[in-house]
Amino acid sequence: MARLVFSYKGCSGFPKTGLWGLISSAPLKATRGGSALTYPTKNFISTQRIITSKVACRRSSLSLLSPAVRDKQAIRRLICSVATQPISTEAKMEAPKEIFLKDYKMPEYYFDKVDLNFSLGEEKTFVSSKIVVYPRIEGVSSPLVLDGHDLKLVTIKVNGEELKKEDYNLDSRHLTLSSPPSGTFTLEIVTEIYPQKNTSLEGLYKSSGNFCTQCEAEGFRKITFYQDRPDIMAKYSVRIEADKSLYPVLLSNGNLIEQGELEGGKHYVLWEDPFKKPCYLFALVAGQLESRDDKFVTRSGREVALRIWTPAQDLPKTVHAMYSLKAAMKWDEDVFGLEYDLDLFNIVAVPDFNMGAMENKSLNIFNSKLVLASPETASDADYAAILGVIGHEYFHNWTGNRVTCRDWFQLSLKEGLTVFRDQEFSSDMGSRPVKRIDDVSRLRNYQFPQDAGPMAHPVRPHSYIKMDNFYTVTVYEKGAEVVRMYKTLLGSQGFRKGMDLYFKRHDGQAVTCEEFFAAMRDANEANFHNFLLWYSQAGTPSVKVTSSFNAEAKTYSLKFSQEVPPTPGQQVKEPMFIPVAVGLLDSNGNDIPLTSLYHDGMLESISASGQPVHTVVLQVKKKEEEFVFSNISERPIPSILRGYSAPIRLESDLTDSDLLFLLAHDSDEFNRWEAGQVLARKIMLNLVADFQQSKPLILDAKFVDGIKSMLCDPSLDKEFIAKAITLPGAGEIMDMMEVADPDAVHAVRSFIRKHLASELKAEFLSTVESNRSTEPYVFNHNNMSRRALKNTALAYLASLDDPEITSLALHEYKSATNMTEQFAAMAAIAQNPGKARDDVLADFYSKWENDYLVVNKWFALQAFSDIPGNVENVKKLLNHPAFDMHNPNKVYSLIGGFCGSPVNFHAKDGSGYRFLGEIVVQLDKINPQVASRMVSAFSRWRRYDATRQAAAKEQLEMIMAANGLSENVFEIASKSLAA
Ligand code: B3K
Ligand code: ZN
Repeated sequence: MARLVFSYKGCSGFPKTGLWGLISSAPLKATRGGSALTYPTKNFISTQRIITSKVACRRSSLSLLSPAVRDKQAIRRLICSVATQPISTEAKMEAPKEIFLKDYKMPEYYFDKVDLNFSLGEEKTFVSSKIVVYPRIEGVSSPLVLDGHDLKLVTIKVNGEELKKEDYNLDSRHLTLSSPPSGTFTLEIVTEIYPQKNTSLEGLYKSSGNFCTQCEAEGFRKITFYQDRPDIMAKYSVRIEADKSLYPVLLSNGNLIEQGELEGGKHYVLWEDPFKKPCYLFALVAGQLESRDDKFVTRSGREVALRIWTPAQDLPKTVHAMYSLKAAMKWDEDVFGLEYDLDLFNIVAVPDFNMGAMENKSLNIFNSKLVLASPETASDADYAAILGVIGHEYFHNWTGNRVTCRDWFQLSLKEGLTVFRDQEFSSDMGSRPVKRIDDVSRLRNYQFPQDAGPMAHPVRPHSYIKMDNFYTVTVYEKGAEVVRMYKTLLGSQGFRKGMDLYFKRHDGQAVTCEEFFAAMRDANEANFHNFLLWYSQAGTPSVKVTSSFNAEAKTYSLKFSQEVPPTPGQQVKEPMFIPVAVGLLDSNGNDIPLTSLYHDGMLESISASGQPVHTVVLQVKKKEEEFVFSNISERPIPSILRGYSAPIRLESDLTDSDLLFLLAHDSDEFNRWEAGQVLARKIMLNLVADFQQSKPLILDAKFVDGIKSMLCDPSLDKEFIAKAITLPGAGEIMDMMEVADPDAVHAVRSFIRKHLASELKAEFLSTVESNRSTEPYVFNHNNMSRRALKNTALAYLASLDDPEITSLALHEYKSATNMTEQFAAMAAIAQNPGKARDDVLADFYSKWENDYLVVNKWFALQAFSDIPGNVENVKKLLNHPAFDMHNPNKVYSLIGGFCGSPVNFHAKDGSGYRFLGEIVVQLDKINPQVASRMVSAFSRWRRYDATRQAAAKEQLEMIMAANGLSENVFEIASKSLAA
């Protein structure tokens, strides 16, 4: 469940969590030791070095960029763009610099107490800071380097004395005091900033007339000069003054200490946060907001005031968010013994936000999409996302805020762990198998491709140019799988012991992934051998397993071999520590009790407590390894990697009939679903080959029967059925091909869907009929399951493009009482071009034009369409009055949605790539973080055929040559080209 939440169903080119990237390939290695990549833009050329910069640019562009970029034309464009640029005297910027984990150094100075004072104005805002600074080693004076970006320095004082120009050095990114006092001193700085002009939505900015902040990862430096790094933890007080009528609500972290009136219609507040925190957790909100108020009494009896702030008209839509918050608070107490630590918890929803939400201490700021919901306007998926993300941000209070990261390379320490916690929370609140299926599908559809592409990086990256590019599916989702493996290996109690020790040792500290590992190991006296490789080796391990049964000896052997593929900068890999949960089924489909296991020359008893054991976790640690089960009297069907116990690609010698057997009988519901998916992937890949050879497409009747029996099995959970009858996504299939062929995969997927729809029409129709309900909307598993199954059946039926089905879908659309069913019916109709589609889209817009979140769904549905030539429609929608390139949600819906269409984004005529290329260049000038997420849709361009490769490469080169390119886009585009 994403904190950076924008998923497009089945999307292949656009990642859910946006950006990723790391390479340490030759060109970028040249940046080690402080030398920087030269950047083809005026913004990165200092005034003093105009002439040398031009020369340097020419030289290092040629030497540092990859062969891909060393294409003559591109280089010519690149040089010209520099040479013809007017050089602004303001533009004293440094070139992009790669930062390495191995270069981490402890800070020379720490900050003890930080008092901030904001005077919010319509033109400009003044920020005054007073910081108590002390050296790491008393008596030793070293330069104090403060980060600062887009700031105007007004005054700077040390111990009350104003500094003269010669006492400090100011460049476009830093303010350096060369010899500050060698003992504790106070530093006072006043800066001037312009939040109204800040379209990057990082630092302090305005959203719909209100002020708000986003500081993670490195946005605080856009507010004031500071050591903007997470290992600087200090106690903050924040005074805010502003016009009272425009900004009646003034919020910051911690407790409200004081408030009052000022002259000239102004007012002020004073907030104090008793907990030390890194500056990325600082937050400020000012505006016209109202709150839904509630309270939570912690298990130790502390009464916590809960407030969710939105513009007045949105307040009715915060009921579910408040329910989610209270559920999360209770769950963290019950499952982890973790209580909230202040008397107030605020959540603010803002419409303009780059990601999903932000866990600022006691003042979480959320993208409105992840707070506002009503049955009429939000789908079941929205409700589930709100539950998960409200939980996620709340859980950060312990895993992230109380114990934070030493440096940004450790991001997964808080994000992987907190994603794991939110996954567990959502599982406990709904259906565990269904949640697991969702999470694994997300991993496969988005993280696997990343791990196999030019942006592959370890869960703990080794380097970055722009940290924001590393809030990735690898750090988040694969990071969560790494945490899950500890739990799989140690069991629930062992894992809890590890968590308790982690907090006991590190509360109030900024730590590394090793510290988490050590807490898990020490609390359990476990031998984790090479487990840490999960943090340092990129790439998805491939595991092959072969089985053999010895009837005489009554033994059953599983032989494993593993391989971690090379990734950029990491050609040779070590074997990983892979927990593989295994069960064995007898011929009736029952689990065989497992008694003993022969491994590494030892016979181990499995059932220690005398209880029968049906699943055992094998610890696969070597390149090749064998495990032999004894006392097995018939050839079993193995259920391997139950619950998806490790983030690997598994290849086994299971036959189709074994898979059908597991699909029918496995007691592990995840593996039951998985068996169907393995079968479907095999069938789809075979049909893709047939399609490419112009052979007729024929679907195996056994597969149709398998789907039919799932659909008609009343004993199964309905949401589980919906998942089990859904085909693997196009991205997943393309990921398994040598050369990805979007047209063939799309054709095959459409063929199978239509074939199933026509063969099982009666069953699908009765599924729709029997899953209607006139009851009011309820967000619970039963109702969501019913709706999920009904909507899946309707979508299958609509693929037939049959007028009778269109009327049925239209009836569902008109009679729907909630967004889940209304939208699904519209999406079903919209599969096929024609009047019915046009009419329903127009009707939907006229119904919802005043609800921007619903309008975004309307944009996404059209953008994502596989109707041929849809790029023209998307271009038109760019000019639609409801579209605004400044709002990230709208960009994610329309542009991101488009990138999710295999046929249109990857259109062979290059029209989709050209469209995205132009947009990225425009968008980068407004919001580099969002532009960077969009450009990553190009990152796997080498997976496609030569024609597509050439078209995508041309766009990447065009982007690289654009004037004023941000570091964010530069990093992704250059690494994509370099690999
Ligand atoms: N920690 C934030 C993400 C910040 C992203 C910075 N570009 C949300 C989360 O994961 O909880
Ligand atoms: Zn998070």
